[in-house]
Amino acid sequence: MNISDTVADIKCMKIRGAGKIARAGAEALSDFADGYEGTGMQTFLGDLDEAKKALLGSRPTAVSLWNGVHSTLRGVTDAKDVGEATALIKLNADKFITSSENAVRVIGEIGAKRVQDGDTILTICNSSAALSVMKTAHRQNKHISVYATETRPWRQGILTARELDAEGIETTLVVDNAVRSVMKKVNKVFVGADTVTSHGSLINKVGTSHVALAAHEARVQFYVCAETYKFSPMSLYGDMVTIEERDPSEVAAPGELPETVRIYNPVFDSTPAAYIDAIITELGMMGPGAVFGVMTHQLGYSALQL
Ligand code: RI2
Repeated sequence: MNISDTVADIKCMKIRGAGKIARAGAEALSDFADGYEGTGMQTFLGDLDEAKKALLGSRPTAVSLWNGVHSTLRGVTDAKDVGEATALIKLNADKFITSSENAVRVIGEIGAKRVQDGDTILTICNSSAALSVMKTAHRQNKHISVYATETRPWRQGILTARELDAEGIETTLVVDNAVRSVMKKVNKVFVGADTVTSHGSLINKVGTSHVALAAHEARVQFYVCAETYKFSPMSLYGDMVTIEERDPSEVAAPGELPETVRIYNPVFDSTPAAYIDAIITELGMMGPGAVFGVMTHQLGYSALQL
């Protein structure tokens, strides 16, 4: 798909989910490279920079998109000509897409080991990584039941309920405000991640911090399912994560409220490391306090790259 269509589909959430938008960004850059007809390297790099900026501006919170784009463009400025540059982009994109899909699978395998037969699980929104855990556990013949929260205003919980039901997993949809009420029936919580910061906090769908708070109070294990391309290099340098605010019409229909009533529609929130029992990644399961070490010693990030 071309850059502008990909940007439009991510912005309107036709393409959504932090992992999926990252893969869509990589694929769009690969298609851009595949279809590029110019031969001047400087013009190519200029056009590529425009494409990169458009993709990165489509959804500001999920660092997965930033990491996917930068992984796809790694080494391109050192290419000797446009041919070498476009070939490298396509290779990088394929590598990122394959490794990111594999990461979701591995997270499912690792996370399923934390699921016991008979567990009741709660999840929020529609996270492919969290769902991978539940689906894997189910395929291992562990009998589980899942509470999926509706996840207003976009109601991604409907997608989760459909997906789990299609797998034959016993699923109950609850409104977001029922989380604390049902938590006493829950054994474990598995959620996804848009961004994990170097100090171990989680940026995820708005309402995740309420789920974590209720789980903490009820002594229910709270697991984050996050591929390491959700880890934020910018947070290592102290940058704050931008919390996307979306159109008010997602909350109340136009005309439903007087013009004088404001609508605030932040679609992510931050969950402190203190409320996270473990982060399940494709590199293994870790405490939130280990994120800095993984970023600097295994992923090669450094604040010195300022
Ligand atoms: P996966 C989603 O955001 C949710 O916040 C979900 O937890 C997160 O992305 C990660 O999803 P949105 O795109 O990468 O629905 O695990 O706003 O699929």
